[in-house]
Amino acid sequence: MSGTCDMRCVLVSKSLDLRGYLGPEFVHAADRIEIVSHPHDGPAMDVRLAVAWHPPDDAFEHYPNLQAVCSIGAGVDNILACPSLRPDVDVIRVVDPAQAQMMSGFVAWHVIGHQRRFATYQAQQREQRWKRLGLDVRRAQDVPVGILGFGEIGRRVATDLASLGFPVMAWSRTAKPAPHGIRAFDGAAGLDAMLGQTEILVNLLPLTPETRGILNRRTFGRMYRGGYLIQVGRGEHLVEADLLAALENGQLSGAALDVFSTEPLAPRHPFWCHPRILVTPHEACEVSVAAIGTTFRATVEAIRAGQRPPLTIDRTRGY
Ligand code: NDP
Ligand code: OXD
Repeated sequence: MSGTCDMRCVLVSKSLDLRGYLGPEFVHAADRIEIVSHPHDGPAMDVRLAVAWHPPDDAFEHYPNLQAVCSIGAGVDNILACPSLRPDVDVIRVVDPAQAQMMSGFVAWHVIGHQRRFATYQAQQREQRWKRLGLDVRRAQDVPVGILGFGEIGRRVATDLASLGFPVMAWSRTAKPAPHGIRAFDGAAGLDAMLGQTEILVNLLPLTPETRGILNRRTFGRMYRGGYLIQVGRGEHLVEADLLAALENGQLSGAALDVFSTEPLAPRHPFWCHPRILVTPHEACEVSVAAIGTTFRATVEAIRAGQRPPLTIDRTRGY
């Protein structure tokens, strides 16, 4: 390690060139930190910090003095799933209000698309057919939206949809006070109560053992018939066969899917060509490199001061 540096940070990803992604500004702005890429040939003892996204299974075995791993996104499931991550290592997420705003726009587009039946107009245009939908055009206030997850992003999505006039409900693990115009639900009974009043379901949960597979036949069956799914959490939340069945039997009228259990989505996957599924490539929103940098600097400062980094997630909860 060079004389002016007191810490080494390793960049670890099997899916992304993190050095290129974060850019020279991030690397050079790291005050008194040497940034190296995994696999790292030099002495591994000085590596106390990692920035990671989908790390290889054995990645963290190489760094016995690792104290903290920073995600480059809001979700940390890909880091927690790494078998070589020791239980005592802190995992740090990013909170980026601009990311939440971007997600909110993405969700609103799909919500309004379902409410205003944009798919019907697109089909009519292909046939050069001028047909007004008349009384079939519904007001926002008649289309209730249920949001799974009432955290940093879910709260922003809920508030913005409420301001557009939709009746908004949001579900969390622990009871939450809800801002004006939003109804809050929690726990298993709260989920059933919310689903029973939901036409559009937005998934904004973290992936944990409790939430894996939550978008399933039972969940869809409790929603209004002809409902719509906006899936922007993680692919493993969804039981794919149950979605296809719900679309087939009319329980759901459509779905917007941004995340998949295997990414990129496999060629010839039935979702690609399904007439009522809209696929986007995990791009509902992005954390900015500036926000990653802010979190990183706060993490370094905390480690230097012998404190817990501010955005450390709770490893027992999994988010
Ligand atoms: P937060 O951690 O801020 O919020 C998570 C919310 O989910 C909280 O309200 C939490 O409840 C709730 N929750 C967690 N577990 C349960 C459970 N078992 N039952 C009920 N509620 C539960 O996360 P963010 O809002 O920042 O992000 C949410 C997720 O969105 C990310 O983890 C990621 O999976 C996904 N995401 C997807 C992106 C994309 O591009 N598609 C981009 C960014 C994020 P409580 O409030 O009680 O803790
Ligand atoms: C995130 C994501 O977790 O982009 O931030 O999925």
